[in-house]
Formats: sequence, C-alpha cells, structure tokens
Amino acid sequence: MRDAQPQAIHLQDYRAPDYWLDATELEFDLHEDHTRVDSRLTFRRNSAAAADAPLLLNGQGLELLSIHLNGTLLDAQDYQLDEESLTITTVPAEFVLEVSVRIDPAANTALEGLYRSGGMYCTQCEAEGFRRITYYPDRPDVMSVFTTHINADAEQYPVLLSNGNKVADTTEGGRRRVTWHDPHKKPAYLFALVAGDLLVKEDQFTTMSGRNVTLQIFVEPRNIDKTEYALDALKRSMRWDEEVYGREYDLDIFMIVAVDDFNMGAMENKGLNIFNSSCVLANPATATDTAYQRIEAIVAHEYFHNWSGNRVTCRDWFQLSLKEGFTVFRDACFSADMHSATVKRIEDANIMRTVQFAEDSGPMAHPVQPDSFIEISNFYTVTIYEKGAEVVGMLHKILGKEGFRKGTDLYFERHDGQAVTIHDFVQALQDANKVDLTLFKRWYKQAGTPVVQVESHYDATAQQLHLTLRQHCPDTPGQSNKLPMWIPVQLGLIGSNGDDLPVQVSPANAWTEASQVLHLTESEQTFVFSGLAEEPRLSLLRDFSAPVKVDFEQSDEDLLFLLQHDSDGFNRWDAGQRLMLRWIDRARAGRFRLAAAEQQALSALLADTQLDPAMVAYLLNLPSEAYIAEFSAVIDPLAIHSARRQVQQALAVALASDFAACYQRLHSTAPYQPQPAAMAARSLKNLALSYWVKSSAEGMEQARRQYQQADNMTDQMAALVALVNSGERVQAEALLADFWQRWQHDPLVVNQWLAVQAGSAEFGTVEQVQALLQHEAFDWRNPNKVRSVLGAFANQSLVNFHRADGAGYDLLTDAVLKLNDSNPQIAARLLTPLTRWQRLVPAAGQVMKARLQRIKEHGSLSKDVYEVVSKSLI
Ligand code: B3K
Ligand code: ZN
Repeated sequence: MRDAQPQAIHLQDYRAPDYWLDATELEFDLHEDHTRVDSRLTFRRNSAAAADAPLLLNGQGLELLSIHLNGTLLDAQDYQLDEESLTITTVPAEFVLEVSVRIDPAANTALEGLYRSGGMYCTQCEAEGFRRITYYPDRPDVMSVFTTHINADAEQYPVLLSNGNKVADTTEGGRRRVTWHDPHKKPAYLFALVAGDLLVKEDQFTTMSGRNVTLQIFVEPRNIDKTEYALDALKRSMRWDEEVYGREYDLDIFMIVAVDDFNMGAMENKGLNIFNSSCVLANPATATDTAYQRIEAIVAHEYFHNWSGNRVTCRDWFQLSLKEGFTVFRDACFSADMHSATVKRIEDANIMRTVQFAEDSGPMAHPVQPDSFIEISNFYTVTIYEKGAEVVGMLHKILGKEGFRKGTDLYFERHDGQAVTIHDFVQALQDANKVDLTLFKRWYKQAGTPVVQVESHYDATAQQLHLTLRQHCPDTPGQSNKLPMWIPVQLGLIGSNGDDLPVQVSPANAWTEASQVLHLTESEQTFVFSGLAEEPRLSLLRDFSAPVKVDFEQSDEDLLFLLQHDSDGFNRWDAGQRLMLRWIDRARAGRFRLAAAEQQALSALLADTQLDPAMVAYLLNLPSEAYIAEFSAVIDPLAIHSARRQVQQALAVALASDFAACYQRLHSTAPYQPQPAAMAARSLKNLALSYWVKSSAEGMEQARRQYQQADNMTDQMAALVALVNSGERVQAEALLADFWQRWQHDPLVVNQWLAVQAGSAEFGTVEQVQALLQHEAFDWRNPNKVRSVLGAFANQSLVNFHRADGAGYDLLTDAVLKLNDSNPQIAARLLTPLTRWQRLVPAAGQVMKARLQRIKEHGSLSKDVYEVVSKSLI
C-alpha cells in the first residue's frame, strides 16, 4: 500500500548488479508469533562496478534488528533504510554481511515470502517475495549457493525442508534444527522453506546415467491417499525430459509439498517444488479427469523448469517468457505425447483464442518480452506463458524436430548456471542451425494478434492455384505501425475425395512435403501451386501453426467438408467451430436451421468408433460464450448467451437418439482408471449426456443415475453439471444440497461445488453468489475459494456478471477492493474481466467503466491493482 504514484521499471534501464553474491547462509527461528531470520551473505564487487558503489538490498515489511559488516556492528549512519530497500553506503570489494530481521508470517495474507497456510509454514518467493524474508539483492541475475538452517518446535513441526540436500539434523531442548545445503547456484526467487506436521509418500527414480533419486510428496495427513498420481506423473516427466531433451535430474532428492493457500498453481523452487493442493492431490473419488490432466501437466511443468528456468535462469523479469514460454511448450509436448496431440492442440488454441487474444486486444496487451512494468506479478499472463509457448512452437516448426533439439542442446550447454535473456535463447537456436532468426524475433517485441488475410484463385486452364497472403497487426498500447512477422502457415490442399493433394509450390524453397509450411515473412506474398487438375479445398493454418487470426471466406459446404474429411484433426475442429459460430450468429438474427447435411455429419461423427472419442467430444462441443465473444466485433454477452442456448437446444433435439446411443456405447461400469483411453471415452460420454438431458426425461433419469452410482468424481460431477444446466431447477437444487452433504469435509471437492454454482447461468446470479460468499465453505484468505466463486462468476456466468444494472460488476468491484488490502495479486487478477469494457456494447461498457473509476478513486491501491486499473482507464 502506498501514497506516491507507483513508477514503471523499464527493460532499457537494466544494469548488471554492482555486487555478486557467492554464498547465502540463512538461519530461520520459527515461533508462533514471529520468525527471526539471520543471514550471512558473502559479497564480491562486480569488476565493472565503481569502487565506491553502495550496496543496494531489497526489503519489504521487515523489522531490522542488526547489521554486521565483516563482523562489525553498523550504526544507523552507515546505511539508509526506506519502505523498500536498505542501502549500505560504503563497502569493501569483498565482505561478509550479516543481517538479522524479524517477520510475522502469521500476519502475511498476501502469500508472498514466508507465510502460514493452515498449520504449516511455507514460502513463495517468485518473483519478488524473498525481499519479505530478509534484506537481499532480490533479482534473478544474482545467484549464489544457499545453506539454510531451520529451527522450530520439534513436536509441532516434525518436517523441516529447504532446497538441496539435508546435511544436519539435531534436536535440543524441544527445538529441532535442520540444515539444508543446495550445491547449485540459484537466485533468491527459487528459495523455499517448509515446516509442518506432514506425511510423506516416497518413491525412487533411476536417471539415465544410473543415479538413484528419492522422490517425495509431503502432504497434510488427511491427504495421504491423494499422492499416487502426481508421483507417477513426476516419474514420467523425468523420463520424458531425458528422452526428448537429454536432460537429467541433478540432485539426489526431489520434493513436492502440497499447500492449501497458494496464489497460483505451483512453484519450481530448486529440489523443493511447492504446489497448490488443487494442482497435485487427486484420487478417483475426488478429482475429475480434467483435474488429473492438469496435475500431470503442472507436475511436468515444474519439473521441466529444473533445466528451463533453474539451471538456466532469467537475467531480469522482462525475460520471464524465456523460462515460462519454453517450459509451457515443453509441458504441452509432454501432454501431447501422453494423450492426444490433436486434442492438446485444440485445448491450447482454445485458450489462445478466448483468453490470450482478449488480452492482446485489451488495455493490458504487452509483448512476450514486455519493455516496462509497474508490478511484475501482473505479468504472469497468458501472453508470457501461452503466447510465449506458441512462439517457441513456431521455432520448433521452422527448425524441425532435430534442428530444434540441436538448438536447445547448445542453449543448455552454453548457458548452464547463467542468468540469460530471450535473445540468448534464440541465438543458440540460430547458431546451432545456421539460420537467420532476426526477423522472427519480432514475435517477442510486438504485441497484438496478427491477422492473415487470404485470397485464393484457381486457374483451371493452367491447373494452378494462386494464394495471396497478407498480414497486418493491430495497434496495441504504446505500439503502432507494426512490422511484418515471420508467420509459419501450415496448410493442405484437399481433393474432392477428401484426400490431401500432392503439392508443388513456388517459390519452392518455402515448402517441404513433410512440414507443409509456407513462410509468410512480408506484408504480402503470393504462392503458386501447380499440377492441380481440380480446384482444391484449402485447409489453412493446420495444427494452429501460428498464433494469428485467419480471415478467409469459405462456404458452409467447405467447412462441413473439412469437418468431415480434413486429415488435420485440429482443422476438423476449427472448421466445426467456424460453422457453429455461423449458426449462433444466425440464431441471433432469428434464422437458424440445422441443415440435413449438417445433422448427418454430426450424427456420423458421434457414431464413428474409429475416431478418438476425446476429439469427437471437442468436435461436438459448441464454442464457449467467451470464445464467441472474442469472435464478435462488439460483445453483447446477453445476446450471445441466448443464441448459444438456442443452438445447443436445437442440436440436443435433432441428435437426441445419436447422443443417447453414443452415451450407451461408452458408458462403462468398469472401475475408474485415470488412463488416457478411459478419460477420452468419459469425455465423449459426458458430452453426450450434457446434450441428452436437454432433450428427454430419459436423459435426465440417466444423469440422476450416473450421479448416484458413479465411483468417480468425473462422472459424478459431469452428471451434476448436466443437471444444473438442464433448467430443472428443483432437481438441481436437491442434488447440489446432496453433494454438499457428501463432500463438505473435502475442501478441494467443495471448491468444485462452489464453482459449478457460481459459474452457471441458473445458480450464479448476483444474489446467489453473494450468498456463496457468506457460506461457511467460503474463505477470503484462500485464493482457491476466491477463484471458485468470484472467478467462476465473472468469467463463466456471463449472463449474470453482465446484468444490465451493473450489480454483477459491483460485486466484483467490492471483492477487488477488499482483496486489494489482503492479497493484491489475487485482487489484480480478479479485476481482468472489468478491463474489457471497451469491447462491450456501449451501454454495458460505460456501466463497467464506472466501476473501474470507483476502484481508481479508492484511497490506497496496491501497485498490482493500481497498474491494471490505471492502464484500463486510458
Ligand atoms: N514460476 C511460477 C509462477 C510464479 C508466479 C509468481 N507470481 C510457476 C510456474 O510458472 O511454474
Ligand atoms: Zn512456469
């Protein structure tokens, strides 16, 4: 909280630190009402720094007890102290600094630094949380070897953990003292500490060079039956990184700890990952297939950071996507290998189109490498993560699998143990492949979603197709007149029998049969395809080969044909979505009718046992309201909602017997297994059920039966959601009450229960959401609960959130202001839907804007909220 206006930090102002840190030794003394932290830091002046350079340390909310420099106690005149830093005016070229501070983890509701969650202590230091633990050069380019001693009550905190290997463990007078040593140099953001009364589930992994690694998952005792899947996912991740990237784990122990109060999903601290319990704990009775897949992906993501993030880290926070974009790309490939590559691509494109494209067209739009920020916590965004991963994915497409691997090998070899930049990453790929990626690097610097306009002309006499591609990128805050990007456009030409046609293209160097990629590098290029005896259908941007929008007119018939025949699964889905968007548009205009051919095509897909059921589930799934909104020039949430409902109902009725048959075919009474094939079958079965309940009493009855008889949360939850959305209010209420009775003891299941209600059109009304905020299950201090109720409401229950009188916006505004004081990161994140006011129909947009004004006028805004609000009101 601050009075002065927060200032932006700029990439161009980066300077290397004046002092390097060789060793960090920390002593934590944990007590119920306070914690004492003593540090011993061994500094060495950077040879490039001036001899009289002062030492600057970051620190926030610390009570300074003492400072010793080379053993001498410093006086107040030897240093300057303010709210955010400690500056020691004169220091020698090499010295040891000892600082003692007192902190109050129990009062830490921001969940940054050292805090209490339930009965345990834990830390979250990325990005700038370490400065809430002690005075320190809290920047990622300062890396040192850490030794950590933890002292605590032996009985209350039998488990005391930090990074690296345990090297000492003694107990005296009821206090335990454990020492950890991490031999790998690391920045402070990767530091972690945990103290609690925890149980551990253990396993072993033998690395590719034959070393044995102990794997441990620490949980509160009630969760010990929910650790198996994460452990299995961890072993698969470790093997995958060896096989695909040649990367081996580098300590003898790898630990994961599950905590309930956590601002995001998980954190890759060296050797000691800390996880939001919702992203690691699962058993069949309590976790859905979606949760299982999320756990698998996040366990992999955090593990992969050991190389892409920890061994090679970021020089400064403007390089955040260096580790995040690359690691998301790595975890996406892992998930694709574990399940279905097509389905994973569909899921990722869905996120890009609904969330990232929205960010790119809003007031917080920023490049993958931002050039300024006020609060770095606001930049853990879909642009840094998902668009960053798409950019790495394009490099993979451009270089090919082998070329990409050569590049990453060079990157890891060249920069192991260093804090580097995005430029260094691209340079390594370039050097290993002898290609010039200068032009490609614009992807990192230019914000906004490029639009590729396509024009095609078939010349029957010459048997040629002329394809003209033009690109432009809209202005974004602070950026206009963008330069052309290097856009890999993967495409296929499809003949009338549905097969891909062999392609000869000029300029010829732009294409290989294996990659099927055209490289669009200028604002306009024309490619000529020859030897085409018939006019082909175009399948463009296969595999979502670039994070762009495509503007290409294709008839309904063409889209239906692609939905049925495209050899690229992603484009089958894409064609279906484009068609469905048209249906929804027509429904808005009151003239939607499902054509017989369309009905037949969908019916055939549902009955096709050769196809991956998980893919069919996506093919039959209508675009979400958020997706439809993103494809609308002006967003009218209420109109979108009712048009989508209409199309959904029409499909439910037209395909009633197909959905019923599909359900019966896939419904299984075999015991639940979190295996890919079983998950895929359940996803289609439950999609079929969601339609079936809308058309018949029989479907309703089956949903009730499934709810009652399911041996797993996937089926139970799917049945509950189907009934909640069926419009049969009384029944839905009864089941929601029943669900609460069954599951009130399990916080992770209760979170799902809260989200189902808050995110539904029927049960997520403003009044009901207010009631949920008063419910005994709700807790403002727990980010998962806040997300389950307020996040679900504002992002999914659009028809209620956008209520014309602004009551939905008020609800969110009040929540943001409340959280601004206790947990600024969560407050700022919750605010996102209010920042989109310019895209809404003007009446709603103005009502929303007034709420942003109200927040801006609030007395003391955190940097986090201030940045989002002030940028949104420009
Ligand atoms: N690196 C962390 C995110 C930290 C967020 C800090 N506000 C998790 C991850 O991306 O793996
Ligand atoms: Zn990450």
